[in-house]
Amino acid sequence: MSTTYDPNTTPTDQPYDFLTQNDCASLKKSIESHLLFTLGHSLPAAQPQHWWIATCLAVRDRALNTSFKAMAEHRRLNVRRVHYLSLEYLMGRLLENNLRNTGLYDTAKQALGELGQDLESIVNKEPDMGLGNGGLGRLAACFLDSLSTLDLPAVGYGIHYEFGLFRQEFVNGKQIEQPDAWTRNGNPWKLVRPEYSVTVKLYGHVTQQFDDCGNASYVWEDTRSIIGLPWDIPIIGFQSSTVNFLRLWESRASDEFNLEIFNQGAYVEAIQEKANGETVSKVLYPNDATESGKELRLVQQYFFVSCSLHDIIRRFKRDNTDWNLFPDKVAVQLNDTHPAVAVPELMRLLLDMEGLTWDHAWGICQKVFSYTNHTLLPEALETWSVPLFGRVLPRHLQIIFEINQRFLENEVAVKWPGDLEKLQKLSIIDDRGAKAVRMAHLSVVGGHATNGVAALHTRLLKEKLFPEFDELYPGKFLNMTNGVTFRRWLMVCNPELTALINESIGTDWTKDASKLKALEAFADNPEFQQRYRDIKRGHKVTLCEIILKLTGYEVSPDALFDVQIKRLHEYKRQHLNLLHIVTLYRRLLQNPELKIQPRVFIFGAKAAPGYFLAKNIIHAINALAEKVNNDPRINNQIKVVYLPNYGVTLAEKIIPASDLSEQISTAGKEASGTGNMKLALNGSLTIGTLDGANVEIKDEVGDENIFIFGLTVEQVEALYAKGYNPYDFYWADAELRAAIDWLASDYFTGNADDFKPLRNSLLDHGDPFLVCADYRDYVDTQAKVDAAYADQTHWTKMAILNTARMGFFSSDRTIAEYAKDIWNLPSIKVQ
Ligand code: B1N
Repeated sequence: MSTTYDPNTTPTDQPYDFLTQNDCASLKKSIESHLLFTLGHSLPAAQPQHWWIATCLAVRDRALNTSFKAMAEHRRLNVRRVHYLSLEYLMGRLLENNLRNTGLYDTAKQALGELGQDLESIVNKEPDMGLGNGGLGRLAACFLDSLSTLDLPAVGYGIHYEFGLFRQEFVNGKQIEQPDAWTRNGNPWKLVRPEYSVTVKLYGHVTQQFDDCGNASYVWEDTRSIIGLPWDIPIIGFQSSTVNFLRLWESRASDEFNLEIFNQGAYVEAIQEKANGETVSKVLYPNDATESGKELRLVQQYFFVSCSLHDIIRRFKRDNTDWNLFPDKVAVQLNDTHPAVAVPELMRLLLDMEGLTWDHAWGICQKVFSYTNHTLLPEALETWSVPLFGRVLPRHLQIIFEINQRFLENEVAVKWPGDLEKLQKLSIIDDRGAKAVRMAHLSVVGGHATNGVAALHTRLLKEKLFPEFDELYPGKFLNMTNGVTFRRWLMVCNPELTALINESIGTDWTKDASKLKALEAFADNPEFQQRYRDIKRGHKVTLCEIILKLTGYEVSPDALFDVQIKRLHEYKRQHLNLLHIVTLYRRLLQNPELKIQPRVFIFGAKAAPGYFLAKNIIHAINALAEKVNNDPRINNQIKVVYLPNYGVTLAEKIIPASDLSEQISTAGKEASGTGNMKLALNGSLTIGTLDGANVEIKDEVGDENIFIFGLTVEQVEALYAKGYNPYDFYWADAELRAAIDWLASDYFTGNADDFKPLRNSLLDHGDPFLVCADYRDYVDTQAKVDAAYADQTHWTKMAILNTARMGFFSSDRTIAEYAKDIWNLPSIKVQ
């Protein structure tokens, strides 16, 4: 075909057909041409790695083509956009998801087949994009998927970490961490955009200046600069016309900054200095729900926030001139307090750069920002020491002090005149000891909405953490129960079940997850049950192969697969699970006649590198696995496996193969959980406490289709209040006593000291997460699980009802609620 180039048409009208068309021949040509002319490989010489890149690029071309149309339409309509600010995005692999979302999966399979390649093995070449710790980062990734799917104009902003979350290995059962250089061999999804680079200032000091009329202004000088270089990743929705972008900032040293040293002739030192600016985006902090107040972490937060706000303002100014319109065009969601420095940064930009008055700027800020709280754990609520903050961001500290002063004077003191306690309790600056900035207070005050992530969590947020704020700002606190994308967590990870569902109830549910309810009608259908079970078994067989490969342990797909996958933390109580296994092991040894449903206990969890007790628990589980799995006396009735390096891709293999989902946190501690939703969706029954979203899962699936145990939030509180002594439970329960003592003997590793730290935390250090208190109910409830699993017909019915009733937990529902109740964001369908 030959067409002359017409510069007046959009790129899509140009003769790039084979790059944009979705038929097999075009896709094939597109992949081939990338292999040849982008990567420079002849077909015979290309390795699977190269086929992966070429296939991704072919998909990316099509995504960009869609994005041109969407962007043009967004610009033409001067639309409102939401900007999601998150320090973490746990994206996992993108190729298969993008192929399924665009409907290109089968075509790509055929095209590659004709080229002598196998799509499945190519898909497996992709390294995980693991730029997050756990639930918070994965939630951000699910939200991006839903934003594009619902045709909502959105930009995700984050950091282009050179190293994502560490790779976990075990040496003698102990965790060691290895760097995760996810982008070392290039990454075909990301596009660099040097033309949108931003310069960010830090450190220095502030001076006051006066103009001829005596008006004061503040000048931030002697600063250091870092350049933010944006990388864009297209976010392809499911059967939608919108491709949004995730924009990740990489830090680069600015040349300007080095000029002085260069002028002194210190060329090599200047280049050395350059390296410092580039460490900012080097590595993701591997903490989940505990912070350590490190300067580099604050610099990371400010760096990406400042880059993002500059970018937002650049885009606004391109199409608007009136600052009053800013809140109509821009919504900014703060994913926890990690980006909360956005509040003083936007104030600074509006005051010092744009010349707005305080009241004008503050009014804008409060309309633009909203904040999601993800934790009630006091140790995880971010604060920054005032001296540190003032050194890194002196102008911002000034602004925070002024925000605080006005807030205390005009709002708190007006509402509660003369009440010093209220002033102290609500102040953004904690001045009871060493002064600290309370980032959560700043986020509540600086925005128009604060939300929790599950109904129970939001209630506790309002009643326990922020009761005065709730009184001061009625209606500001909202609940947005988390959700997960059913594309990745059902359609991609479980295509077999997806096909069965489609065949039974049609495909309407893929766009409206509540329609999954129609599956209820099949819960008792023997033929459907058999197929549902066969699909589960198929996934278990696959997981058995993975387990063998990763751990060397052989396990049976006919056993009950009991799964706990999440970050390792005391509040999540992997050690409660551990004590149950020790108890079962002991029962089997003491009573050789005992018959139980064979079980495989499967763990996946990374511990923060500096979290000693979490690492001790990992060691204990691995040591237990070694003993149990090699003990001929128990006749293979139980097996224990700890899969190393748990992450998104491993989750996609474990979740469809799971029978039982462990959601056993101490009530009141887990804000929501999202793994609980993914597992239940794939027909894994929950054993759980009334914590986080478990409460709502129970409401949806029904009491008879879930195993609830343990103390409630109120009972936990009452127990702490009356004075909790774990020894009361230890002495009262012979099995608990035996389990703890046996674990701390030399039986498991030959060294009786190995698990003393774990024993001490459970007893002498007071068992802060009430493991001993919940042990008996947990073990007894596990016995009910055992009995229930013996009746496979009934178990399958419960599993089907779980799948059928999980529609509420689609992130499409969550995002639709944010769009309606917080962002006031209409969806824009593009032709
Ligand atoms: O956020 C998830 C929830 O489902 C989980 O219950 C909650 O624990 C998790 C500091 C965090 N809360 N806080 C964090 C992550 C990284 C970090 O550096 C805190 N993660 C959660 C999604 O709502």
